[in-house]
Formats: sequence, structure tokens, C-alpha cells
Amino acid sequence: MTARVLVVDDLEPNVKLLEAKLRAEYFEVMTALSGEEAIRIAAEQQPDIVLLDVMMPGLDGFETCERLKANEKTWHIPVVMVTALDQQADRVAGLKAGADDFLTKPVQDIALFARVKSLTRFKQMTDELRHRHEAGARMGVLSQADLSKFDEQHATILAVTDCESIPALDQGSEHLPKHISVVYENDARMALEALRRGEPDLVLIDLSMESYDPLRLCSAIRAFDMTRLAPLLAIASRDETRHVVRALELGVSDYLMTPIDSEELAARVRTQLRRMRHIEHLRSSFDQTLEMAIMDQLTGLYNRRFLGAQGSRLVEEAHKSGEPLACLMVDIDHFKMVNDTYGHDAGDHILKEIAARLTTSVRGSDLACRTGGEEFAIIMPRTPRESAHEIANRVLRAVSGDKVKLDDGQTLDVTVSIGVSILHEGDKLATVLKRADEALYRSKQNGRNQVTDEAA
Ligand code: GH3
Ligand code: MG
Repeated sequence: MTARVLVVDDLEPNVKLLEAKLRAEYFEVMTALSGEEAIRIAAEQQPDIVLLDVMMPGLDGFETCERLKANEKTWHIPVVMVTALDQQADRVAGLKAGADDFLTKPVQDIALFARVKSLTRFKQMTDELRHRHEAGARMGVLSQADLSKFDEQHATILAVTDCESIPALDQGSEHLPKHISVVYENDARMALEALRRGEPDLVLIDLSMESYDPLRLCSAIRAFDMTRLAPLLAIASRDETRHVVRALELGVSDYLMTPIDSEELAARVRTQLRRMRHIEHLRSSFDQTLEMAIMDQLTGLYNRRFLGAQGSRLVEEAHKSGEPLACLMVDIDHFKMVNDTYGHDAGDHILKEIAARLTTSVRGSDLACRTGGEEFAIIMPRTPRESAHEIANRVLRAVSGDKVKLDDGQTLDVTVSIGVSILHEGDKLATVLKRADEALYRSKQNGRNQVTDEAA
């Protein structure tokens, strides 16, 4: 995996050193000698990751990080703070400033490549989702994520360890977001089960566990679809560096070295939870956009576009399997008059009501769509002509049987006219729809509120 890395440090030799290490591993490197320059380059060049020195004259690393995270052009770029050795306070401050991770000087190769690779992986995973989301936001159909809201949601941490507890976790509770509960588990298999049930939001794995191979647990978690994206934090002691490297290769999201600082633990937990929620948010908003693209917003039925795509698929399947497929075209009678008499809002209300009655009259496997103003199409796979007629008559009764009640209490009779057609050999979707439409036209001509078959 390669990536474009922006290295920021006021001291040229430091920049050169990191640049050389990264280039040797085939990363592309950009450099900046101050916070201001870093902000400009990040916005213009869109690196995949920023390595940011803390101690700089002018804008220091914390402030630079805060500004990068507050800028809509750069907030999504992962930032790794480069701090002096063992400046615990700096690390925590960096995470608070929104940094995604940190490295200590002198920077060790293992840690450097582990952080850069894991953050690049995360960014690649979210980039596509983010682009779609931003397109949705530009079109005004989606709102931009408010990241601070993520801290207010409830979360469960599953701590997998042989020990009774992880003291730093309990002591760190004051630094954790408010609604966090911690569950301990010493049985790795039970932990995996709980994860598959979607219970914990984040897993802490103690790499010094002896009752079970903790690395095997990491790989098992990453191997299953259900749990692949769960945030995983490893806890290791200083003499377990090789374990940490292995764990990172297996996809662990982050790690902490013992003795654990409770504030750092809390900060890392918060960062991981935010990241996960961010992905979840992007995902669900993507589903929402997708839904908007195929649903009719007024009635909740599928729209014409989806009818074209899915209907054609159903027609193809019917041709292949030789099973019958039927099609109904349904149009509300004298709808213009209803609109003219009762107003457009009443018209909308009736459209919704009729759509609901249509939906309950057909099977879940039937494809019910609003194809135009007050016209609907229903594609029914595995349905012979006789059944299609029965269903058409059921729809007719479902509409005319009960008066529609308007918001102001008035009630009125609504009827529909229906045309029925059956898929013939060689038919395309458009052909079978057209014949149903012609049959519908005859229903209208013959006095409305009736079903006509194409063959009649
Ligand atoms: P027919 O029985 O022959 O179908 O007569 P009709 O009045 O139903 O047909 P026509 O095509 O003349 O009029 C359809 C009307 O549907 C015209 C339009 O104002 C109304 N309409 C179309 N879309 C909507 C909508 O989304 N909301 C509302 N309220 N009315 C709509
Ligand atoms: Mg009509």
C-alpha cells in the first residue's frame, strides 16, 4: 500500500530524516516547515496523511491540528502528532486537538509504518463513502456530520483479559465520554460471540493473555464480515513490541503500552469510537441517498427509474425460468377534478392513501411503483393471468371499498382504472407495460372503476 504523506517540522534535518524513511518504503512525500505552510499544502494537495511535529515556532502542532480538523477541506485527513519522547501530556493534548495518532521521537520504523499504514487503510475505506456523502450534502439531500455528537452516544467496551480488571480503564472513566459501559471477558470465544451479536462497540485486547492466543482472537475478529470493522485496541507491555507489530498487521486499530495512562486510554477510546461512528454515519447516509434515488418521496413506492432497472431484471428471470409474469397499470379516475375541487394537498393525501392500499393488496415480492403523477405499475413475478385478474379486482375493491378521509374530516369516493397484461415470449419490459397501458385506456373509455385485460 502506498500513500502521499505530508511531513511537517520546523527543523529541516527532522524533515529529511522522515522523508528518507518514507521514500525508502515507496511513500510519496511532501514537506512543510511550519504550521501555516502545512495547512495550505494540506488543503491544496490533499495528502493521505499528515505527520505533524508538536514543537514549532508560530503555530504549534496542536493548533495546526485543530485548524486542520476544523477546515472542511482537510478535516478528514488523518493527523499523526510527532512528540518528544515520553511527553505523556503532549500525547493526550494531541488526541484532544483531534489528532488521530502520535509517534514519539526518535521515530522508530515499526511504529512509523504501522501508524501510517493503518491510518491510510482507514482513510481509503472512508474516502469513497465521504465523497458520496459530500455530493449528497451539496445537493441538499443530506446533512453534514456533526462529529461532536458522536461523543454523546452510548457505547459498550468489551475488555478481553485474564486479569480481574484494567485499572486504567476504571480510573479513566472520568475522561471517557459519558455514556460508556465496560464489560470484562476472560473467554476469547465468548468475546467473539458477543461481537458477532453486535454487543460491544469497541474491544480492548490484552496481548499478555495466556489462557488464549490474543493474536488469534484479533485475526478471528478481522476475518468475519460482521466484526471486520469493530474498533480493536491492543494493550501490550514494553517487551511485547513484536506482538504489537503482529497485532497491527492483523488489523488492530490502535495499541497502548503498559503502564497505561488512564487519560491516554480514554483519548484513544474516544478517537476509535468517533471513527467507527463516522463510518456508520457515512454508511447510513449512503443508504439514505440510495433510497432517495429509487423511491418516490411522496408515496414511499419505488419510482420509475427503479421500475426500469428491477422490472427488466424480473422480466429476464421470467423468460429464463419460463414462469408467468403479470403486469398491472393503475390510474386514479378523475384525479384532476379532485385536485381542482379539494386542492393540491388533498390530492397528495389521496395519492399516499391509494399507494398504501395498493401495497397491502399485493405480495411483498411484487414490485409496486409510482410511474407518474397518479399512475402506478405493479410487476408480479410467478403470476398467471387468472391470479393477476384476482389481484387487480382486489386492488379495485381496496380503493373503492372505503372512502378516503381527508385531513379536514371530509370523506370522498376514489376509484381507479386498471389494465392487465401478461408477459409473452420475446417481450421486453416496455412491451408488456405498454399492453397493460392500452388495456387501462380501455377501462377508462368503458366508464372507469374497472379492470380490463389486454386480451379482451
Ligand atoms: P382520468 O380518469 O382520465 O385518469 O382523469 P384524470 O383527471 O385522473 O387524469 P389527468 O391526466 O387529466 O389528470 C391527472 C392529474 O393528476 C393532473 C395533475 O394535476 C394531478 N397530479 C399529478 N401528480 C400529482 C401530484 O403529485 N400531486 C397532486 N396533488 N396531483 C397530481
Ligand atoms: Mg387519472
